[in-house]
Amino acid sequence: MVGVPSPLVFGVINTTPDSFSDGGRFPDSSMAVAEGIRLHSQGAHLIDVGGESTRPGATRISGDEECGRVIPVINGLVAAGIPVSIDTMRASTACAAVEHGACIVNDVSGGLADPAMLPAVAELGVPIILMHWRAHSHEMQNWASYDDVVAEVSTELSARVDAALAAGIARDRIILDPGLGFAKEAGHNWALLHALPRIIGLGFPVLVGASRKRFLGALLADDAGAPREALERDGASAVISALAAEHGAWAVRVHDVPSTHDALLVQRAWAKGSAQ
Ligand code: PMM
Repeated sequence: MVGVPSPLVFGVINTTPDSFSDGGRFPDSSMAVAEGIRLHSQGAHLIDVGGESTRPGATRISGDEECGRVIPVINGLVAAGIPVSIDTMRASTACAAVEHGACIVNDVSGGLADPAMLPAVAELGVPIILMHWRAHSHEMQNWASYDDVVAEVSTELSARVDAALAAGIARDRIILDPGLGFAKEAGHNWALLHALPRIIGLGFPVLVGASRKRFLGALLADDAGAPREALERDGASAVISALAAEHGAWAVRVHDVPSTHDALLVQRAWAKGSAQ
């Protein structure tokens, strides 16, 4: 993955009725396609399309329902010439999405939820994002217990790398993600962000997905302790994107592209000592 802009910006399109910050926004696929085209025009390099909510407590849907949600959106975006990643834990959905033009598989379970996923991706020959994950959403917060979160996430990600390689996925098609908010309390997320260079030190490109997550709502809570609303976390999300870029992230996954774009321009100009 040489020669790509750094970091890449993945714009999020959730075609779900219940995702935490943008669920239910797109009652039909043409609206989701229009939003993806808008995010791309604002500077997103890829659009990450998901059809199954992973918010804490979410229950699962069927593969058919997931495909019914994402495939029309992927078709519309691919027809518009926009690169798409498919956010799924199911091999069948990943295969259908790639058949319809998706170019990256984003598996928040790192291949753990569906034993068919890693062999399928090896066969498809596309890159895969392996996120750190411990359990499905309805129970993941029961697993948010660590002695040393950075060491344990690193070890568990390395195990997913080994599984991906053993399944036949090429080393240069593996991307890692610390999985902020997935079986993590706020303190775990901050420890992982602080240690981003150690995660990058595992030797793979790293995607950071912090956008609008609950730990930002908690950080930005008002004086009475009420968390900041999800839609009002974009300033903090943009700062995370800039800091992630500064520390070597390969990509950021965000809901609000304009604020991310501006933050990354500032970071680049600062890093170079020049706006050119
Ligand atoms: N977070 C969500 C969904 N998919 N994929 C990756 N690779 N990394 C993430 O952190 C991630 C993800 C949940 O957030 P959303 O509901 O806003 O999509």
